[in-house]
Amino acid sequence: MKRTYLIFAVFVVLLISQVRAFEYVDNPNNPIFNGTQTWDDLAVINPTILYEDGSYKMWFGGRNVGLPIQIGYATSQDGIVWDELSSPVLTTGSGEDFDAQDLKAVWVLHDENEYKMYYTATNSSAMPRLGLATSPDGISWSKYTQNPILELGGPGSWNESRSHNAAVIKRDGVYYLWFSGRNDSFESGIGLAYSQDGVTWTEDQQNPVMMMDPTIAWESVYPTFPAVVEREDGSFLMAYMGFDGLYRQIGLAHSPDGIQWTRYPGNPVIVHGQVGSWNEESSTGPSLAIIESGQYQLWYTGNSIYSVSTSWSFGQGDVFFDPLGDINYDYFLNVSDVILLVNIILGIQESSQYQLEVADLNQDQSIDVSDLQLMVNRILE
Ligand SMILES: [Ca+2]
Ligand SMILES: [Ca+2]
Repeated sequence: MKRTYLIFAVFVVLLISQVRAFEYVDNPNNPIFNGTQTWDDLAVINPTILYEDGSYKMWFGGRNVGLPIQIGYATSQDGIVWDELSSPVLTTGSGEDFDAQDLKAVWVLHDENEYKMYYTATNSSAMPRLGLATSPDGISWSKYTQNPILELGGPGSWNESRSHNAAVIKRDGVYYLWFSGRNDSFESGIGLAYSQDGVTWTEDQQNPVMMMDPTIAWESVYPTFPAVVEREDGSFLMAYMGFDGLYRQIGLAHSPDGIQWTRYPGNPVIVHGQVGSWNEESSTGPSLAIIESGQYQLWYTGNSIYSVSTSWSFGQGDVFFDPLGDINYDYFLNVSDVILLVNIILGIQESSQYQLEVADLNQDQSIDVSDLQLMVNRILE
């Protein structure tokens, strides 16, 4: 009888206990980047960063008094100290061009021999849409002549007044584009579109794939600025900004397929700063890069108080994942992983190579009850 109670007690504790599988560490020296050139001295916004061959490339929006927002380029050896070009690399169009007024959020994909830039732009209609530019080196860009590549949705659609703020990934020859949309009732969400060439897009039938949720206080007004990376196991991690009407902050969500998204329950991960700080009002416009397995860097835009300062700059931080045991890859080690591990041991569960690696808690190249013991101990610690 006593033994039954004990097993029951352990089971209950196991049900309610969990260990977090990641940590975010904000750089104490933030902000790490301010525009220093004549064209972007006032504000820099929405960086997109590529980490390749051991160094960093960044594209971002910037402006100065009397100038529209344009796109700049900077490079870095550590993601923290940046060397900026003196002139913007992409500027606004003219006349009735879809990008005649402003260029805003950018996303850059290194696609074999060229860079593809997906950028948000407005003209006098002030309805943001997405355009494409391509470049052999990331510096010299040519705008696609048929821009915009993603239009507003039709009347009554979820994105009838906004189609903007792109994140693009290429996987197995297919391009995935996540973007923000809004209807005429100010309801916002994040949609997904697919392409075979990175130019012509078909929206997912289920759009929006991540809708605003007024019951989640920190992002109750709208979520936007998706930044997506494909993780080590082929799933997707999204950093995004949520606005509650006063503050802009950054949260995470994950998805096995890019369609079904689960928000991290501890959101927001990057909060707005203390009174008087550089990001007192906003932490927004995130970018994510995988540096090595389990170690990511994150950049974001911050500003103090919008009504008194138009100065915007960039912060940086590190995300460390400790995925051992987190078989379902949801940032926590808990009872759902225990159930998965039991199923793997019993041969009931089909698993990816990555799942088998993180299920082997004692790293002895086999998955058995000793890994289960370790997992339970770790959860109960
Ligand atoms: Ca888990
Ligand atoms: Ca093992």
